[in-house]
Amino acid sequence: MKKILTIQDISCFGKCSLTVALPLLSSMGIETVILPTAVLSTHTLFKGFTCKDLSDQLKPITDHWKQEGITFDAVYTGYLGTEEEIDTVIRIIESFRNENTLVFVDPAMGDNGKLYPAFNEHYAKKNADLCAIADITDPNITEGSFMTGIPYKENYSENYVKEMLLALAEIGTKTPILTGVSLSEGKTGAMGYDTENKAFFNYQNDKVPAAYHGTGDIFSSVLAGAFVLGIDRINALKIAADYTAHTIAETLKNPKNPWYGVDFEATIPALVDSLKKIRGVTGADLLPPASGSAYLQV
Ligand code: PXL
Repeated sequence: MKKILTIQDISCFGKCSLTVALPLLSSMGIETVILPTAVLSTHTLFKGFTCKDLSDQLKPITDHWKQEGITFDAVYTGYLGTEEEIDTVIRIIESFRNENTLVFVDPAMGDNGKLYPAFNEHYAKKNADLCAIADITDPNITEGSFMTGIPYKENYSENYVKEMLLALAEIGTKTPILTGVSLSEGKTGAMGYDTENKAFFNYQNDKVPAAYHGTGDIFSSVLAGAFVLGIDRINALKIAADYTAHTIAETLKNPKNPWYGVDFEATIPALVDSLKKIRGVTGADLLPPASGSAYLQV
């Protein structure tokens, strides 16, 4: 079974960061080790949230793992707290990394042209240092704009997206992927750039007309999981984008329509099904032997 370490906060209520990454990655058949950077009562879009910073725990926890000889196939980082914490996370990645470790960075810090309440422009630039050591990063256009200095645009051309991807590659990421990219009316998806082959790649699906908090974390968790499982980049984008769109559509059917997050729990069986189909088609890695068992072996 593949083993991933994910480093982000726990927002106890609110369906984001670790409370979505852990169940999604586990359901994809990946052993998921968590390193919580802070415990918040809710995510930061609620008023009056509490926050207990756990930065001073990161080194003792990871030192213990080192003593135990624990290793990871991948490290996936999400929402972090401070510039110092980013430095600590960079050191942790460097100490656990070998030539086969996949480093996936979601520089979660903003949306719709603005940074989240806890962050400023210095923090955004610091996140670029973390992206510099990543194999894959998946900022949205807001985050890409804050890291590259390219002004944020709501309406843009394909060339604008390509220019931002090249600027992100310049920062150092091997494969930057911009999320929430709409290349035509009624469509949305993601576009990436593979620096090794100097090739752009892109996946678009139908836009579901609603925006929910935490969907970026859902997309990133599934995308990171798909890459860890060895699924090729187009199918990895497809599985993450389709699952996110399907989950938003299902949430819209909920008469209580929770504003603070999506009903991803209801769509996990669909994720597991699409994963089985894609792995069947691509032959990606490790399908279980045809023993008649329903166990998903990784
Ligand atoms: O979904 C990103 C996220 C994660 N964690 C916390 C947040 C947010 C977005 O606002 O506040 C604490």
